[in-house]
Amino acid sequence: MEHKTSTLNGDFGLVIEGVTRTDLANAAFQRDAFDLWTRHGGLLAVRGEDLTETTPDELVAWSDVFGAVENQSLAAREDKMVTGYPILRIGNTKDESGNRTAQFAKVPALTSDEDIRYNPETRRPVWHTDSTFRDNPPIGSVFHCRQAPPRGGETLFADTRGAYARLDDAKKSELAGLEAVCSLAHHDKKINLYSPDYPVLTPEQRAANPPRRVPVVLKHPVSGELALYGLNSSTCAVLPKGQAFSGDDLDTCDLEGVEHDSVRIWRDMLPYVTGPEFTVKWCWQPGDIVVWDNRCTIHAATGFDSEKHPREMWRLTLLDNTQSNQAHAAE
Ligand SMILES: O=C(O)CCC(=O)C(=O)O
Ligand SMILES: [Fe+2]
Repeated sequence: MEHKTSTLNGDFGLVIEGVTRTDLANAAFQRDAFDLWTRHGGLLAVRGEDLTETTPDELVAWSDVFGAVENQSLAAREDKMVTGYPILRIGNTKDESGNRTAQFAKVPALTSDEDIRYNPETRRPVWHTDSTFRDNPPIGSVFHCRQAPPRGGETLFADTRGAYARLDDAKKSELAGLEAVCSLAHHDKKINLYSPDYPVLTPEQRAANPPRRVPVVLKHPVSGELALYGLNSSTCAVLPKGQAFSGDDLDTCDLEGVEHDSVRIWRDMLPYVTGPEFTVKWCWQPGDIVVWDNRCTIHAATGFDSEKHPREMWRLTLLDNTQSNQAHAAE
């Protein structure tokens, strides 16, 4: 079948339609897809009726085109993995005994497209880059839809490369000297504040997972383009490169889950970055496979009527395939 290709918002994001499982395994198709992914800001979707039958092996092979599939055993989440594969189920599905078979987080549904833009008062949607607190943060993810609700449950993407490019020179140079301090302890404490069952790190775990620093302006290793980077719930401070962040400041952030005032420089940009000029709302159909690049996009989940409808997504994590596929700290 002929493929139909359409961009999603300006040059950001691309969907290829009429894709089959045979295409996914075709070397020329894979090369083109990688190239299109890079040229369209790190957001590529493939869609096709045949893709509802995609097997775990086929999905892993397709994911390998874009990065090294993370193979770490996620022991704590084994009941939420596709058995024998590095594929995490995300959604609201349960087994016959009512146990969750997918990782579920309830978030508000969009009431209109106005809700896509980050609202500083509600701090929603929770726009983020995945896992920047890790040693070698994942470069991206592959997300495959198995079951979709009739409405809601869309995934939102924003083009942090396009947003950076349109900043004025003064802002660009101010940001170039900054790095984000990302802490797992801070991340977990923040969640614990509104969800008290969520465990916080023990002192030993905290020592084993020190904060990591990532640049606020990241140069993409393949495209060479610059993009805004490093904001998520683990971001506890944004500081001049190399400036220390420790002692009482770090303790307050980690133990009390309070963001340092300096994070505002990034958060204040979020309504701009997540405005209509730079965003895509991806409405899932079963079979869809989307690959996103954490180095030049941010994303956010949206809610749906989870009492009435199933949503089941399969998620793989991509590591830099120029580095070894080593074990990482827990997410
Ligand atoms: O469920 C979604 O739409 C997105 C979830 C997400 O943020 C992720 O898998 O990293
Ligand atoms: Fe995410």
